[in-house]
Amino acid sequence: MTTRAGFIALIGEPNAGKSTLTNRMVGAKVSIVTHKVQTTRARIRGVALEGDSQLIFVDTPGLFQPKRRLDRAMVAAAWGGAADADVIVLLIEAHRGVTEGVKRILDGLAELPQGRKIALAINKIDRVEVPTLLDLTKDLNDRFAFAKTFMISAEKGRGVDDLRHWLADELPEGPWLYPEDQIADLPMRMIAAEMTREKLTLRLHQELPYQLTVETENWEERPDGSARIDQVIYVARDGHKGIILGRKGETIKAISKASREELSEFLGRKVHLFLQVKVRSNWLEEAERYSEMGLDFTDGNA
Ligand SMILES: Nc1nc2c(ncn2[C@@H]2O[C@H](COP(=O)(O)OP(=O)(O)OP(=O)(O)O)[C@@H](O)[C@H]2O)c(=O)[nH]1
Ligand SMILES: [Mg+2]
Repeated sequence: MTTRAGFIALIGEPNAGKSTLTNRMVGAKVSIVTHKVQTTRARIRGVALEGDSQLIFVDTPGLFQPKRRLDRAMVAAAWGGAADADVIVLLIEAHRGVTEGVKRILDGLAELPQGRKIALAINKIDRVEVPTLLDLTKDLNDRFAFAKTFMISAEKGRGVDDLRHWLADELPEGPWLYPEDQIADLPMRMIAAEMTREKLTLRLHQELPYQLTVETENWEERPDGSARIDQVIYVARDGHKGIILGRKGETIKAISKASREELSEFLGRKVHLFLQVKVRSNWLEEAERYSEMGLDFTDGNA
């Protein structure tokens, strides 16, 4: 039996649906998803099997024009994921088409060393009519020599089987890189922190989700089979702490409940989750916060 294994980087503008597609391919939620841009901050690896191939999807932060240190570190992580991959899939939002951001990504792809295949996946096809899709396919293929074009809906699951089959055949021959039953390559404490960050992002408005980070500080296995998880939410301003706590602590209570329930389902056992909000005005400039997020601090140097 000839096995295949390799890395598939999913890249695209913020909100393109990269994490949704990663989860769809893996068949479990390994990467958090929200309706807000810049949800994913670091590379998240999710593993899927297709026939004799092991597909390692590398979900990446969205590509945009970075302004701040965190932006720069995120964008560098995304391009790094693309450069290291065996195959790259560029996700484009069908209803937004060829934006300025997409044009910049195409320029970036043209600068990568030749040799790896780059496919186009037009996502969110559930939001447009067929003629729009055909025009967009032509336009994008005129701009860049994609190895193949797929039309998908990561959310509804349309077209993703075709994409997975094609990817399985494109990967290099070789032994599988992860045990057969492994679905993610991310420490549990980080998955847990991401889940809480997702709930915060869903609940809080505007810039606030961007201005916070979540870290799992302690994880204790209890004799009764449950887990006690302590997490810290770092915010940059006093005012933000108040917003996260909410009136009589209602907001943080709701966030904690939502995160605890999802964690408990993911782990298949009871979870006791304790959240603490800490004001740390300079956290966006602290190297340790970046390594906890899975980012390279020096990538953020201007
Ligand atoms: N209608 C529709 N919505 C989708 C589809 N795929 C993803 N979405 C939605 O698009 C939003 C963004 O999805 P994500 O998977 O978080 O996007 P992302 O590319 O990972 O975003 P960043 O991590 O911020 O770069 C979410 O609200 C998804 O539910 C799709 O096929 N159709
Ligand atoms: Mg994402």
